[in-house]
Amino acid sequence: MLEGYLEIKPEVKEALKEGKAIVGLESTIISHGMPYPRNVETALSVERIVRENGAVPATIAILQGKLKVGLTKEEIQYLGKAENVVKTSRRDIPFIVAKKLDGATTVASTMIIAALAGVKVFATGGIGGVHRGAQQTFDISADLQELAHTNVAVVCAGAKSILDIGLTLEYLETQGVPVVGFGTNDFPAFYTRRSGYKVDYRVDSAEELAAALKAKWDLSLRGGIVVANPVPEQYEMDYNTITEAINQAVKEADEKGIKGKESTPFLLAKVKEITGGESLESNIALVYNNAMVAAQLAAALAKLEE
Ligand code: PSU
Ligand code: MN
Repeated sequence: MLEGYLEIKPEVKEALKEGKAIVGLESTIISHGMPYPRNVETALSVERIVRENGAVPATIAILQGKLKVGLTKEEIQYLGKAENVVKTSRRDIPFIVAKKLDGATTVASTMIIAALAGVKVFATGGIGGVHRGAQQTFDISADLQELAHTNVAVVCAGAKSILDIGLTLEYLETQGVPVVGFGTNDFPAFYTRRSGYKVDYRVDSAEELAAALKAKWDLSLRGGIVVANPVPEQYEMDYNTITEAINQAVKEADEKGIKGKESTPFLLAKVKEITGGESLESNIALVYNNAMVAAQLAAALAKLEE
């Protein structure tokens, strides 16, 4: 049934067949999350870090309507430069496929495609969530529903405070999605190691995390898990600087009436503009750190399933 839709890179296919560790990687972060050429450099370095930590990288995107699991270097370069790549979440997938367009996948759609291929671990920067003011706007990322239903572990650096982090955690609790701190009791806020909120559980090793994941899925407790891995200390941003930048970005989005799928890319671009290069450096560092932890988790999970 998936034939004709799904295209798995030979290296990834081989790893799947042999039960080797694989890490899925999203592509909206390449097309809409970082400027060229740093986006391409980062995506390629992330793949290298995954390999160095014992797993096979599989960057996920939709190219000319095909769901791709694993991209070549040339395909990553193309995605990083092309201007007509559509930000693709769950509801966009059928149309990007039918129209044979290029789509960069969000956390939600990367999870969907990873699960179709049998990839269980995925690394990104930050997840989408409940936006500030969602009481009025209803702006809640489809990422959260996907985490509720799709069996993929998502390693991230928490959520940016462009979101209402408290409401995002409440939503995840209602949907039964575990939020786990990797070496921390604090839920990180992307650029900073703390958000003022705690995680449900703390784990201190990839093995401990793999055991919990295996138990979850063995028991048919469907859905994902948020692995919150804080930005390394030396790349953490100053709390006041980033808070002011985000407040200004949220205010501008509000004044301009930005909504729907434009909301998150607008806020990300604004924050970057206001903080200059500083936020980009911290963004890149935390993605590398997530790729490393995801690879270790995928390796530990593969070992448990031998
Ligand atoms: N948050 C970030 N960086 C990102 C995104 C979110 O800090 O790049 C991207 C991810 O692809 C995420 C998507 O899945 O934005 C969420 O968009 P929306 O809020 O429209 O669901
Ligand atoms: Mn939204």
